[in-house]
Amino acid sequence: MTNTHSAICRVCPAYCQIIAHVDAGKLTKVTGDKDDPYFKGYTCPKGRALPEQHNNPNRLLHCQKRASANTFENIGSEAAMDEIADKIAAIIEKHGPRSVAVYGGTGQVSTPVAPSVAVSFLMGIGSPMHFTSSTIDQPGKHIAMAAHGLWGAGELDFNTANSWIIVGANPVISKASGAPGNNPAQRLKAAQERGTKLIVIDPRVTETAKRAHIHLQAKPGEDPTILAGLLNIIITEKLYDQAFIEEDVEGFEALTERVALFTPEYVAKRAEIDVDQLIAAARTYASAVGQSGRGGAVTLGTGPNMSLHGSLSEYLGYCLMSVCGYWSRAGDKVTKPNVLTPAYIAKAQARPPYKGWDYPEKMRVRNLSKTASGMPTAALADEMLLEGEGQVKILICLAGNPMMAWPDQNKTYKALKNLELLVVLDYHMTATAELAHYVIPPKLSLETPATTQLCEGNKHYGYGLGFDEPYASYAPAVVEPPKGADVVEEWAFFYGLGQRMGLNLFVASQTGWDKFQESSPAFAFLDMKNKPTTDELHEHLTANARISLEEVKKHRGGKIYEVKEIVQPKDSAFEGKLCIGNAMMMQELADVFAEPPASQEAVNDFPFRLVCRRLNSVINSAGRELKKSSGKQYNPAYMHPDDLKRLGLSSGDTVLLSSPHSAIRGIVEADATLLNGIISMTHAFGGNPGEDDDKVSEIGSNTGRLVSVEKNYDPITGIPLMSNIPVRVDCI
Ligand SMILES: Nc1nc2c(c(=O)[nH]1)N[C@H]1C(S)=C(S)[C@@H](COP(=O)(O)OP(=O)(O)OC[C@H]3O[C@@H](n4cnc5c(=O)[nH]c(N)nc54)[C@H](O)[C@@H]3O)O[C@H]1N2
Ligand SMILES: Nc1nc2c(c(=O)[nH]1)N[C@H]1C(S)=C(S)[C@@H](COP(=O)(O)OP(=O)(O)OC[C@H]3O[C@@H](n4cnc5c(=O)[nH]c(N)nc54)[C@H](O)[C@@H]3O)O[C@H]1N2
Ligand code: SF4
Ligand SMILES: [Mo]
Repeated sequence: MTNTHSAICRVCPAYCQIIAHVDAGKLTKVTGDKDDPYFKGYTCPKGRALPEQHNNPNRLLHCQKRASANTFENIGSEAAMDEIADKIAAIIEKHGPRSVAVYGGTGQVSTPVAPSVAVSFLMGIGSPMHFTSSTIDQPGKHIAMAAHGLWGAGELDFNTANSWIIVGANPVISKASGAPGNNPAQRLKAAQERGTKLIVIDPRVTETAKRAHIHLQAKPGEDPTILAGLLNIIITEKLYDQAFIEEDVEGFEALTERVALFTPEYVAKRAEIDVDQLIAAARTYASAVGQSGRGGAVTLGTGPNMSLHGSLSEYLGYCLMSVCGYWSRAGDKVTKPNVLTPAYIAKAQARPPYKGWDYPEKMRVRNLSKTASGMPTAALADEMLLEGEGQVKILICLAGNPMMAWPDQNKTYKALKNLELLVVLDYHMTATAELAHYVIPPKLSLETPATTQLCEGNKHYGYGLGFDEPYASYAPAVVEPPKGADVVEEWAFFYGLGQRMGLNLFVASQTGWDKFQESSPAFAFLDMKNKPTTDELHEHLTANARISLEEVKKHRGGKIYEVKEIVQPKDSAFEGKLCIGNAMMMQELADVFAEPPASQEAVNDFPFRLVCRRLNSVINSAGRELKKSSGKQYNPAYMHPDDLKRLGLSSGDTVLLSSPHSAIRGIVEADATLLNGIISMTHAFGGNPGEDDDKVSEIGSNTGRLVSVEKNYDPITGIPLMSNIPVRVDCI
């Protein structure tokens, strides 16, 4: 007999409410929850593939210990933790705590309790070496927020927006940036029908750009130029919100002077777009100035963040919103009130800029430091390779896949092989797991309880993210791990190490999502003798919630709560302002103006630009192992049909793609939605170095191999050029 249970899909940060069909203890099907008031039955292929992920014959059900260069053997989880704890203690004794690093990847969204316990473990041993995928994703978001400041009343509502700019993001596929993640295709269609004027800047006519009122199909890497151009037009034509600027913004003169360089003609020529479209985009965006609650956001995705100047692009996005006064005002409804995070008083006033970079914790290479985005992951491989005091000797990889995802795959390979201990927490043998000393398989998401707190908190990661209704849900575990499995929840692994190493671990009630918080996080120390349950950890994480977890648990499935919060006026005598003239950003903008447009490499040697993209059936490297859901098993190198013709190529041909740094094979495929000269290809495919050349049609190839971490990188966050990569195409 089939039982159905409401559950939360945690394959990606959208956190859709789903129905899990369970037959004799086995997950057999996932469907959308039509009764859910927020998701209304929406799912995507990745969510519907959860049964295949949970029941996959290749899923690891026992911890693996390396037995020889190419083989692993089963080891009991307690024995594995004994051995790992001993090894860590011995290495700390010899090399100090900085030799131990934890890297948390995208899979952490499936296991939201784990990061807090992992951080507490590192603090317990005294290591500052906590890295995440955030710094090889969109670190510019955190830098820009710090340089600009935040708005204490939060953002405007997608549902009432007059206009909305999406720069290098494709929410229809990614469900992660640019527009609300609950059925983004439908949300964008509805917005279009409502009259919201969507402006998209992307070198491809993406599924999102198809909904655009204006699509600026610009050359990649020109986002700072285009955004500065939009600002220049809005300022020159006096379309801005003068009253808001006078009251709440500083730096207008500095910005005005700097963006004046970016005349419409200059921008149009440089970005290869139509000048009239550029001007129309500026006028359209600013057309709601002065109409309370009707403006809209500028949201940026991985495209601009990976094409250098990501922080500057994000910053100019904030400048556009602030110049237009597109922030919630006193008397407006609060767009995204907290539910499973603590209540706060939304006030129509600035949270002035704060320190966002140059934190005390230094890397030993490239003069990089920790920033508001975290430790620079692009430099972690160097930290493993560079001998001397502080060298990283141990990496615990929590739900990440460095061999597929980190920039410069060849360097990552060398670095991981150089480690004294590599522990990978993953549910299958990934390219990174193949190099590990131990692989610790976890329970999978529907085998553990969950809340929607993580998705709610995503609004602090970037504008346009998280739920745009006061929505919350709790779901218990709906299935048990397969019979005979010896799997360890990720948090329980760190707890197990903590027990063995005599640490006092804790969870904090908010894990960095408390930017708008008045209250400080509550630290709950864990009972290190009697193991807590995952539910108890969720209780700690939601300790200060506006709507208690107890209350949320009373409702089966998700619910939109009656939280009617109104933005309060500015405190009298408050003088803090948002900053749109940050000196470092203004200097970088001048540098952009000074650099030749195709700056990175000689155009003749590398005439194409390889840009990032996402595929609907996988999330980075995860899901590739699932046959049913994956469509193609490789990552095509999409190119414009004219380019293929010019090179004498047809769809399906194998080519060599060379960057100034390295080369990979690729299988070309015609895609007329692309600009000429662009290759659009997703990352996190292929195998370890040497493994994919002959198997490119089976497993694809790894675009990260084309990236250098030492040339063309952001000097603050360390993120290298990972999109807009100069490449050459050779027939083979
Ligand atoms: N060239 C290039 N490089 C890129 C990008 C790009 O666009 N171009 N994108 C970058 C971005 S945005 C990111 S976020 C990073 C991603 O970097 P990573 O997060 O390191 O890479 P993923 O492939 O997402 O790895 C996630 C891993 O988590 C595992 N996993 C999934 N669910 C669970 C779970 O419940 N428990 C555990 N323990 N593991 C689980 C998956 O099997 C997978 O191996 O890559 C970056 N690298
Ligand atoms: N289905 C699916 N969903 C995912 C993921 C996945 O792998 N698959 N990954 C998840 C992760 S880790 C992340 S970070 C998010 C990312 O979410 P998004 O940021 O929305 O990622 P993409 O869909 O790759 O969209 C990036 C867009 O930028 C464009 N682009 C590339 N270079 C440039 C440039 O220089 N300038 C401009 N203006 N555009 C450029 C590309 O053509 C592409 O359309 O998605 C998440 N969701
Ligand atoms: S969008 Fe994300 S959360 Fe929703 S069903 Fe797909 S993978 Fe799951
Ligand atoms: Mo990402």
